[in-house]
Amino acid sequence: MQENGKTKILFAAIAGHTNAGKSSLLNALIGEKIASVSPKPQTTRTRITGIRNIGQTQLVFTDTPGLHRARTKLGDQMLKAAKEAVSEIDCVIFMQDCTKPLGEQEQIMLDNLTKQGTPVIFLYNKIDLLKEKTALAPLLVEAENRWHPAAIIPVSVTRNDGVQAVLDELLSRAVEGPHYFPEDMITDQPERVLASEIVREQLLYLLQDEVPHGVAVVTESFSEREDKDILNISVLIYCEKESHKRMIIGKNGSMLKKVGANARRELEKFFRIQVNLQTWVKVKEDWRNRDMMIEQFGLNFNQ
Ligand SMILES: Nc1nc2c(ncn2[C@@H]2O[C@H](COP(=O)(O)OP(=O)(O)OP(=O)(O)O)[C@@H](O)[C@H]2O)c(=O)[nH]1
Ligand SMILES: [Mg+2]
Repeated sequence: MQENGKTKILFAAIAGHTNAGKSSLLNALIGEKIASVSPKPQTTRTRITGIRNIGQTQLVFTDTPGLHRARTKLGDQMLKAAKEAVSEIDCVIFMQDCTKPLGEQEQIMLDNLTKQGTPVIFLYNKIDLLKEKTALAPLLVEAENRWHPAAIIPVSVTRNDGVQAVLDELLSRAVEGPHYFPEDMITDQPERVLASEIVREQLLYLLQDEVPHGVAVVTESFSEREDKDILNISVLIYCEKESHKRMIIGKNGSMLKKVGANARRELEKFFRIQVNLQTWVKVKEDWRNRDMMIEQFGLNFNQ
């Protein structure tokens, strides 16, 4: 924080359909990978705060679980977290995959935000996938006419195209006020949670569709060895069926080995220290419909 002049702050929630690229955007805005990203829908399960300080301005972002049709209690919780996150902020970064039509839930959310007068920065993401850039024009007109967003910005987060324009727009909206977080803090996620999320992300990448949504990962122990610069991390992977457990472990343990090796590489990149990772797999049937279990896994957002 600079000493002369006044500090500024902005709280923004990132909302939109599942798989639109919200967590990818959060990571790009922060400049560090703090949120899990995967090609599978419903990757983000909790609200994640990311913080970026630029000059005298602190930008505080909340990544949310994507809007989707909830079929389990966990799904209900995820939707609740997404909806609550957009209720007490300065602006909403609404993200839409430009190759997909706007869903009903997203339209309702946009209608409500417009009614409340919440400024919306409307991002059309994944423009790299468009063969004809002219296909964007009618989308921009539709968004403009229906919701009059504060800004509409086409982006490709994976190509880092337009991300700076989003940052500039946010900086211009920051208001005078104290910084809420210490200058060196980039996320509210505890290290243990970051570690288990990195393992879950690899499971989402490597496993077949039916398994990932039934997987929860909990860090059992997280400690740095004093004699050497090594981080010891032990995680428990919970799944819903014996057959899923077999898939997670793989033939002769090959899948779990791969998950562990990839996750260890990511963990070392993030924590910038050598990591010794241990993984265990357990079955907890139907945990996604059991309140107690959801709470144990830290996935209850009611408190
Ligand atoms: N082609 C392309 N893919 C992208 C872009 N941005 C994100 N993706 C991909 O889209 C997928 C979903 O990205 P996420 O960031 O996990 O999406 P999300 O909106 O956070 O999804 P949930 O957490 O499930 O709601 C990943 O495979 C990303 O790599 C982009 O600009 N272009
Ligand atoms: Mg996400």
